[in-house]
This record gives sequence, C-alpha cells and structure tokens, in this order.
Amino acid sequence: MEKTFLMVKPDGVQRQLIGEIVGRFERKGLQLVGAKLMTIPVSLAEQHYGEHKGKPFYDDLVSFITSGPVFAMVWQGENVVELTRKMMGKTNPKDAEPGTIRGDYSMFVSKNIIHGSDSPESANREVALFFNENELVEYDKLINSWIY
Ligand code: DAT
Ligand code: MG
Repeated sequence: MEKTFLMVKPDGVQRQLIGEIVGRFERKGLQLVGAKLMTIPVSLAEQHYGEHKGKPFYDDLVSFITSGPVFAMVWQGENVVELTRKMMGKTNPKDAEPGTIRGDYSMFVSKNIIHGSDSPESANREVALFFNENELVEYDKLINSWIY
C-alpha cells in the first residue's frame, strides 16, 4: 500500500491544529502508520528541503521549519500521495480552496501549516529521512473492509 510523509509545521503545532489535521485524514479512511513530535535539526531541514536550495525563500524556510516542534507522520492508503496533496490544498493559501487544510486554516505562503510529499518518489525519500524502519507500524484495520 502506498505511503506518504505528512508533517504539521511549527505554526500548525502552535495553533493547536494537530488534532484537527489528524482527524481529517482519519475520517477520510487513511491509515496512520507512524507519528512523532520532534524538533527538526538544521541538517535534516536542509536535506528535506534540498530541492529549494538557492531560492529566495530557502533560508527563511529552513529557519521556520526548525523554529519549534513539528508533528511528523506517515500515512498509508491507495493513492495516498495525490489524495493528501488534494486535501492540503495549493502551496499558497491565497490559492487554496476552502475545504482544504491550507484553504481553511492558513493565510500566508510561508506559514501554510502542513507539509506533504509531492510524489511517491519523494514520499519514499522523506519517510526514510524522518523515520527509522522500526518506527513504522504495520497493522490490520478491520474497518478497511468498509473503506475499500
Ligand atoms: P509545498 O509545500 O506545497 O510542497 P513547495 O515544495 O514548492 O510547496 O515549497 C515548500 C515550502 O516553501 C512551502 O510549503 C512554503 C515555502 N514556499 C514556497 N514558495 C514560497 C514563496 N514563493 N515564498 C515563501 N515561501 C515559499
Ligand atoms: Mg514540496
């Protein structure tokens, strides 16, 4: 089953939106297979956001994501990467539709409260960056037979 890396950013944690965000993914029918509250070291932030190195917002992005605790998660489900990107909404909250996480809870591009992998390849990379194999839990959810 496909997995993705999702993370409530420091602004979402401070704004007490962890439960709201986890609840949306749970109610959709996705399965949580790993989660932890952590403060990201600068070296990990630089690896995670490596594709943005050199862009004007890169330094602020790295300081922001390391500025306080994040809630890092791995979720699984069919087409989970594409699905969760849709549920997050566009990167810039001014373009994110109401009904999406960013559309409902954020106002400003550099404080857009959630990260989600943008392809199955980046999902594999990001899951491996943030989680050890033994931190991911494989388990059966009986309710899945009412979802799939
Ligand atoms: P996403 O988080 O939707 O995958 P991204 O990978 O293009 O978006 O950018 C990573 C983060 O960087 C994004 O969530 C917020 C910040 N960011 C992107 N574009 C920005 C910009 N033009 N100004 C300030 N911050 C930006
Ligand atoms: Mg991205």
